[in-house]
Order: sequence, then C-alpha cells, then structure tokens
Amino acid sequence: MKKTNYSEHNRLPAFAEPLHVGRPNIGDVAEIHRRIDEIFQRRWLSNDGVVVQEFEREVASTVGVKHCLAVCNATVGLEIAYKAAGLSGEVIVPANTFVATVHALQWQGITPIFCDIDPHTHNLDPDHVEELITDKTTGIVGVHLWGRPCQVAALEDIADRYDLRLIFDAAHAFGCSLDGRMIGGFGTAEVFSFHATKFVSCGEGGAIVTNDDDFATRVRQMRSFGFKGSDNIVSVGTNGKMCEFPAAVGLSSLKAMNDFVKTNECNYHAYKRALSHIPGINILPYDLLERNNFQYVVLDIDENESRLSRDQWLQVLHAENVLARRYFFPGVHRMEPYRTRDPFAIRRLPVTESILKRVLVLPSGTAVGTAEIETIGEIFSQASESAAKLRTQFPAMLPLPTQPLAPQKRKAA
Ligand code: T4K
Repeated sequence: MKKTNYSEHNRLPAFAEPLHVGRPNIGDVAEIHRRIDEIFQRRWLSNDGVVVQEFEREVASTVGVKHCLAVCNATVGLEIAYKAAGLSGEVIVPANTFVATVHALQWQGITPIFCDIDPHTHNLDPDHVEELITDKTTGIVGVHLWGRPCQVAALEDIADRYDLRLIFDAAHAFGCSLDGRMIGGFGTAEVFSFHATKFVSCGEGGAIVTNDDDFATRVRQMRSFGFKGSDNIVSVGTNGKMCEFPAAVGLSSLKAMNDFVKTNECNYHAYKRALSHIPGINILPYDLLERNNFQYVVLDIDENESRLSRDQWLQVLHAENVLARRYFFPGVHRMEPYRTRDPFAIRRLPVTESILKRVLVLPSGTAVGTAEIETIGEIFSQASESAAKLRTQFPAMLPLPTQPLAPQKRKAA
C-alpha cells in the first residue's frame, strides 16, 4: 500500500470493494444443489424433514448434547427456550449483546434486568448478577459474547442457590469449549445462531440444544404450534420450525466447519502480527487451550494511547472500505423500549458503558485473507502516524442513535 496522504481529496480507498464483518462462509455449493434437488424429488419441504433431522444429529454430535431442536432463527429459538424454561417476571441479562437476546424476553412480557459485565470476558459479572436478584427473578440469560464463554460455574452456582433457570445465548459460540467441554451442554439450554453472518450458517437458522429430556419435549411442541402428535394441541406454541432448504445449506457449512475455523484462526494471528505495534490497539485474546471458532476479531481501543477514539478509527477504516462494526453499540439499555423504562440503567452499568465505547470488530472469515489483513495493518500504521491530523478531520464521537434521557418524574398514580 502506498503512503496515504490524508490531505489529498478524492483519493481512492485502499479497497475497491467493501470488506464486511459478516460476509458468509459458503460450503460446497455443488453438494447444496444436490441436496436441494433431492428435497424437490422427495416433495417434503418442511415439518421434521430428513435433512433437518440430519442437521440436528450433526449439531448434537458436534457439541455432545442429547437433544438439538433446529429452529428458523436464534431469535425465535431464544423465545421458545425462555418460554419452555418457564421464565416470567424479571430475568437478568447483559446489555452488551445483540438486541435479540433481550427482545426475546420483552416479546413475551418478561422484564429484562440489565446486569454489568466483567471487563476481561465482556460477559455477565456474577457478583452483579447476585445483587440484582429479587423475589420476581426467575432466570439468568448469559451470552457467550464473541464465542468467549461466560463464567458458567459461578452462574450455575447462583442459579442453584436461588432456584433460577439458566439459559445461554450461544449465538456466537458454536464450536467453542470451556474447560474442554463444548458449549451447548451448559445451563438448562443453549441457543446457537446459524444466520448468514455466523461462521457456520444456514442463511437463516438456529438451534436449541439441551440435555434435559422434558425441556426438549416442551421445545419440540412449542416449536410446532403446541402439537403433540396429529391434531393434538397440548400447549401454547409458535411456528419456529426450520425447513429443509436452510438445513441443506447448514449441512454443507458444517462439513466445512474445520476449514472455516482454520481460516478464522489464521486471520486472527495475521491481525495480531499486523496490529501488534500500533499503540492502544489490543485484540481480545482467545484462550488457545480451548476450542475456539475465532469468528470475531475484536479490538479493544485505548484512545489515550492510540490518540484516536474508537469512532475515529471507525471513520478511518470506513474511508478505506473496511466496514468495521461497533458491536453492540450503544447497548440494549440505550435502545427502546428499555431506555425509556429504565433510564437509570446507565449508572448501573459502568463497565458495559466503557466497553461499548472501546470495541471495534474487524472483517474476518473466508472472504478475507492475509494480504487484506496486511493492508489493514498498513492503514492502522499510517493513521497512527497521522493521528494529530486525523483528529481534526474526524469527530471523536459519532452522534449517538439515542441520547441518554434526563431522569424523569414518575406520573402520579
Ligand atoms: N444473540 C446474539 C448474541 C446475536 O449476535 C444474534 C444475532 C442473535 C442472538 C440472533 O440470531 P438470529 O436470530 O439472527 O439467528 C447481524 C445479524 O443479522 C445477526 O444475526 C447477528 N446476531 C448480528 C451480530 O449481526 P446486523 O444488523 O449487523 O446485520 P447486517 O445486515 O448489517 O449484516 C452484517 C454484515 O454482514 C454487513 O456488513 C453485510 C454482511 N452480510 C450480511 C448478510 C446477511 C453479507 O455480506 N451477506 C449476507 O447475507 O446483524
């Protein structure tokens, strides 16, 4: 990459085409076509078809659980898992997550109680969880953010002591382990996402996994309108079924999973090499003694050292067509309806607030290679050298999609 002159107007970005964070990894397309032809020949498109069943067996054996119930997406999977676990009243959940974790509670009238996170793992802080328990609390939802596991033992201990249900949103964590045990077998249930942006993907899809037979039975019924056999409705239910086509895409993605992990791991190390000398830019580490999917390359930016804020780095990268993301800014507690209902959550979540201003996720996956990562490294080097100039060019903070509310007076009853 030639030296960038940040004063030059109308210069071309470093990349002609945008580099995305969530570019899908694609399995063997010929195999997908073959499976889809077979689906048409069988004329069986949904409702527990053989391809979905094969997909469920593969997922269950990959993570070592008794039951895998494939669903149309992880959001509906979370809704069903919460309902099947009997969650109601208040449920403790992080705000530093994709909004779906929380909406799936609110959708069924359950009040999310936002809990702060551990600064190292970016996951639920068990001490804060315990402080938030009231007589209305029925459960805890942990999120294995970036595929890095929650402090599962501490959360299980709290759940046991207070008789709470524990569900994990494992949308990011397929193929990851904790203490040598695959994620999927913890808590009452865990929910994976196989959305297009996940490293193993169906396009749209998800799975609820559990070792609990009764829970699995309830999920199976709720996933299909509450049916237990033909014409027999035994519970409230929805339509959360996965149909045959995404399962076909998912099976070929599962087959290629080890290759995708290798690529992600290679990219992660390439980023570490390319960015190691940039002051204030730290890549969140993966525990290399565990299994990881290395799906997300997450920067923790110390703006005092880097001399550019996270939002300035974002603008620098976007100008070069590197479409980095500020996941999960501004935090679910700052989104509606949560922000209006609980304006003081901001004060309760100092670590969440700080992390949300520091994090930047970089493109990875099979659409990105070492050459692109070296160029991204060059962009960082040159921008770091030109930090003084860039600070005048790019605002330190991009406007918040929502501003914190001033404390409001409650209406008299
Ligand atoms: N829990 C957690 C912790 C989650 O992160 C998610 C989903 C869920 C639950 C719910 O899972 P699902 O119900 O979706 O199964 C994306 C995804 O839509 C969402 O699935 C994902 N998390 C979240 C982290 O990322 P956005 O709003 O960032 O999507 P979007 O459209 O901006 O796409 C991201 C990038 O990927 C873009 O730069 C374009 C690129 N892309 C996207 C798609 C769909 C492609 O190149 N090709 C594609 O097909 O939410």
